[in-house]
Amino acid sequence: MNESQPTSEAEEFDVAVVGAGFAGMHLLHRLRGAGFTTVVLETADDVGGTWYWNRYPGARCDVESIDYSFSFDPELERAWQWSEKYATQPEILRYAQFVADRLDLRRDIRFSTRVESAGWDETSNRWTLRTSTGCNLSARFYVMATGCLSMPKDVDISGVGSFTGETYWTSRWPHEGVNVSGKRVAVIGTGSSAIQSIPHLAAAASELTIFQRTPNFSIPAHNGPHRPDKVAAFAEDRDGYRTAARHSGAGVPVTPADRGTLMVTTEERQHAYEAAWQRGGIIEFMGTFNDHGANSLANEHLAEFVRSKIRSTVHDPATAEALCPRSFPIGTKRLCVDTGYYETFNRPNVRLVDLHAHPLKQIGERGVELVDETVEVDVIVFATGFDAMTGAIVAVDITGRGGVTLAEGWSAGPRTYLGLQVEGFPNLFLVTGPGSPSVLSNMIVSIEQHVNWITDCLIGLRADGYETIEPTPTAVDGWVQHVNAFAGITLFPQANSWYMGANVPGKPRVFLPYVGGVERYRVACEEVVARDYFGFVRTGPAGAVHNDGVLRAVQPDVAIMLELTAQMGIAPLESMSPTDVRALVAAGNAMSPPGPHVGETIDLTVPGPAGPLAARLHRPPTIGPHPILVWFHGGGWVVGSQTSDDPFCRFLCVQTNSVVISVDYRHAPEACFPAAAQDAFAALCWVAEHATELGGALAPVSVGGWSAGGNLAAVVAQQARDEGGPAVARQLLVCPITDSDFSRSSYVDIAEGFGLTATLLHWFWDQYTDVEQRTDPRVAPLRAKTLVGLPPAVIVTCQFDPLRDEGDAYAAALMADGVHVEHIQADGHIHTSVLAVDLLPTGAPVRSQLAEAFVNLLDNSWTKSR
Ligand code: NA7
Repeated sequence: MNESQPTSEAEEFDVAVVGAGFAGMHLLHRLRGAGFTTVVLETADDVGGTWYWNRYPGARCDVESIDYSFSFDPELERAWQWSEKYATQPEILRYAQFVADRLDLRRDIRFSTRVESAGWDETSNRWTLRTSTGCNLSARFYVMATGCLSMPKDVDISGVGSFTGETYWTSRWPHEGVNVSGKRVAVIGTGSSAIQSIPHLAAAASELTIFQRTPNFSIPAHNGPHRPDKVAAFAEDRDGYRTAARHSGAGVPVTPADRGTLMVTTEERQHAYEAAWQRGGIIEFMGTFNDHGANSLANEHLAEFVRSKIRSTVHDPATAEALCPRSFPIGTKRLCVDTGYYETFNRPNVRLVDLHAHPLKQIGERGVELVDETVEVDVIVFATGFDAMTGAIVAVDITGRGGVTLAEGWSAGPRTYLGLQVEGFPNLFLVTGPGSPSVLSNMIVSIEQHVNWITDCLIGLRADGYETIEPTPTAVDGWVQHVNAFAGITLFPQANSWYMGANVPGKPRVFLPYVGGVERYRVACEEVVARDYFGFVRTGPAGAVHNDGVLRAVQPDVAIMLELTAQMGIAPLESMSPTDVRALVAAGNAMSPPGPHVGETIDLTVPGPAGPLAARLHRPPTIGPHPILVWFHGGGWVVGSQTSDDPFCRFLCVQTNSVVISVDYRHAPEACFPAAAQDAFAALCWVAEHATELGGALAPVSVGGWSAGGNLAAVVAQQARDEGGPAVARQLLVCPITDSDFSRSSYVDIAEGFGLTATLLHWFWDQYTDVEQRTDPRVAPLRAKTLVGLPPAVIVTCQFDPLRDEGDAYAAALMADGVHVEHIQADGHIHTSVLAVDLLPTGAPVRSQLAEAFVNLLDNSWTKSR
């Protein structure tokens, strides 16, 4: 390190980049090409980043070399040949050096230079950097290209300093290598670094003791020559291959599985797992079926397959059992890729110490002290991991607007927009920052995407005369929420992983990368640009442009469902005949999960004005009598039946401990207004009259329904009030149709793209009513003269439902007329979300909330009034 004193004159650059790993190198190349004066600052004395530091024996990338290569320059690609499928660290480092030489990068990289602080100067709109060499630098833009796994985790084991032998960290392995031959060696940790180095250390050491806190899942690398099919695909169409990688889920071109684990027989499953095990590759192995990441049962099948492999490889059954991971779903901690790891435990000089059975007390003078034993060793290797994704960023003292440091801003977890920028830190960019796919993808693909986005952004700012760019708090909040919501529909949060920040004591437990995938993320980044830097504020001499908003407000599982539905290419329902629409909807319903078990289900008929109405009764498993809910299904008065909302009715039955009777009604266009309302009222009257025989006696019956069924429930509640009976205890209106005013903003803004369209709603109205009938409160209950005296209601409206505003309006009108209303506004949801039981995990909290609110209505109003 250069100890020279700081100079007062700051050197000026357009861009200062921290880190000369693959991200910093590519960025330098592109920024230079775009004419920006750029300096790269790097602690090490050469390029390579992660691959400069992680030199432990056996270190390799767990992504195949063909994929883990730059794609931005075909000439560069042709000039380099990887020697094997998974390149070793020395070969990857040579590749980084080759790229640096070929692109003449070193002349703009200051090696052996650590950035100690960086501060935003609000007067000059520039960043001021101070380095370990005493330099002051000034740059308009400041980029942290510091890598995701570059800051070793602090040792959280006491007594390390007292050990008299040698200590090494896999993440900071000496350049000259370490000779362990004939020595007694301890390895602490069993993550990827340990799993790669252990076979090498075992071959050289006289004794090797592995201290394992949590066993990991590992699959064989089957390293060797490249896979011929990969080589052929790449050679045949390089551009196509790279394009497919960019538009894939994880940055490697693989065909996603189209089957769920539980859709096949046990034999087929075993066969598929075995084939994937023999083929290798993390992404392909985890993707043998399409649900390992989200379905616990499916995940457990895969986990058990790997455990069976461990048991059949490791001779000592107790050791094998100790090596079997059980405390987290497979894949929720980074799956390891090894060469001979499990086999190493069959060597006579290797011992596994399970730290759960024999807790580690401290490191002592002579070795590792457990509560019941001291294991004497000559060498201790710490393979204890990294302060991942945020550690290297907050290690630099970065101060943004108003003197706030990044460490303070991120004290409850990182807050970024797209993992690229941070509110309050103008002109600061992160490459593969938290909130981007980063470590859940092939890093090179994600690095290239970020480098291109950042460079293009700077070019755009320059062209348009802006000096600064930063995300708005709303955009950041929205993205953080989206990242968390996406993680929440996967199994990832169940593990104490470095993805969750859970490996570092005191670090907030927040899922750090973006799990939505490379392609979905790329689309989001491109959309931001296409919408004129949506979610950003840009400023320049001509003023500021605020383009505020939330980029991804739709719940992630809802978004996936909409994507899948769009891919099916179904013609608009309104272009079909009612008969065809009914058949299509019935076929879709038949494929839905059935909903929870109930105590009893009975099909019956209820007398209606024009003939019997089919009905289905669900009784809870508890001892009755129970409150009764009469349910009317959705389907625009045209489609559906007493069974079409079955999963939701079962849910209501169990969760509200009610007898739920779903009654069918006549449909349009065969039976138009007011047929459905008449049938619904007749059904209510009959159920009320027969409540005791039906097993309900606790309260007057309640009414409920979804969509057009919600409309009918509201209508019959009014009719019962007006005609003096029957008494109605409560209303449960889920996304109800309440009015025929099509000018409300949800009808316009959410007209299409979210499942139920405004056009389809018009078609439903046309089937059921003539235009002049539409102001009748028996189809537009919001138009009733008064809502005074109606039963208390739970009303659910969804943010992305064209019917949202009229549902909101009905809730407001009821409240204005003194009716007790629990109004649940489901953010990020669409018209069908709430009914999608066991299909949309993010709908579950909404369902729980509505069930609880519905039960409480009875407790609060009816029971009290008795
Ligand atoms: P990892 O995967 O974080 O592994 C670190 C290992 O060290 C893991 O087994 C930890 O157990 C263990 N560890 C950490 N602290 C302790 C203490 N105090 N006592 C005992 N054991 C401890 O880091 P790697 O370097 O192996 O791999 C990082 C990534 O690099 C990897 O995922 C690939 O993407 C490449 P724990 O699981 O916390 O119980």
